[in-house]
Amino acid sequence: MQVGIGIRLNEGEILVDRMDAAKAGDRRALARLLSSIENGELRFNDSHSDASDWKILALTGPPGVGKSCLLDRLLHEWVDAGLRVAVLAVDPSSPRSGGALLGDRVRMSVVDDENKKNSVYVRSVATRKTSGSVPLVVQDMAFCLLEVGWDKVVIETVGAGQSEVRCAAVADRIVLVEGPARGDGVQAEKAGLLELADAVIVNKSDLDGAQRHANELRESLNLGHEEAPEVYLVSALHGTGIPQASAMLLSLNQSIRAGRARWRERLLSHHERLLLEHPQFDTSLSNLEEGLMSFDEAYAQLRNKNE
Ligand SMILES: Nc1nc2c(ncn2[C@@H]2O[C@H](COP(=O)(O)OP(=O)(O)OP(=O)(O)O)[C@@H](O)[C@H]2O)c(=O)[nH]1
Ligand SMILES: [Mg+2]
Repeated sequence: MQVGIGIRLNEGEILVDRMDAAKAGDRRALARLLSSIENGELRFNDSHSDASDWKILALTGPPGVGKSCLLDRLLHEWVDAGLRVAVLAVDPSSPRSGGALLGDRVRMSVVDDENKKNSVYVRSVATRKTSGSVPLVVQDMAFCLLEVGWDKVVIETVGAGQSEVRCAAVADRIVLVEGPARGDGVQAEKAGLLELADAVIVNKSDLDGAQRHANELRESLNLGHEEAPEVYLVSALHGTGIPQASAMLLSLNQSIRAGRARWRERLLSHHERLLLEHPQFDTSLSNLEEGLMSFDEAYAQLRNKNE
């Protein structure tokens, strides 16, 4: 286990105890571990390889396309298949979520199912609470969940802003969820999401325009010369296409064409973390504000690890 770094847990409490408790199924201990990561008190490093069997999957796409409904359906399938799955729902700091309690946004039937609820864990990540780099906080939380014994982690994130796109890029596989055509073309292209996706699922196939949007997406994807990801049609509402989508996702390979874009986002996330966590970050900001330093000087200082 590669934990460590800046642990400031309460007196008398030992990280190892919490890890052991979380491994034994103590959800309170797990919640506290995840909060410590969210607060920047604890960090996890990777201990898995994303080469073959994925551990972390991102479901991303515009607000309201049915990501949570779809995920609920998938969780029922995956738990039936014997998997224990944790969900990290990244709270988009967009006006849409407003002040609403996130718990309401991620209400899922699978957590109310007596036979399945022990195999599912749902946690929201309040991005406004994190002082550090949000994507890396999400990544560390995912590593923590894997470390304490969850088989798979699914990150649900609205693919709206850059930070949310980067949250998806920490995953081993990225699935873009879309809805029926809205008459404004393929927006995912602009957000850079299409470039990152290993598969695309068009939800709400029960509504007009879903098939049309699936065709539009296929067209956009095929414009690139490299091998294009598959586009699937489902209805999370009626359950249409869900067993197929579930099986497809479990055996999903990393698309070669998405690799470069994903590494790009990961590198940028790490760069952001280095700057944000530099001991001189706040001082540099103040110096810039007061005109005591030039931008180049401030940036040079922050890039230097030891200053
Ligand atoms: N007609 C239809 N409606 C659906 C389907 N799937 C989800 N919905 C509805 O779409 C709305 C949004 O669903 P969510 O699952 O909350 O969507 P989301 O993408 O998770 O939304 P955010 O997390 O807020 O971005 C809800 O009212 C769902 O009932 C579907 O297959 N068909
Ligand atoms: Mg949702």
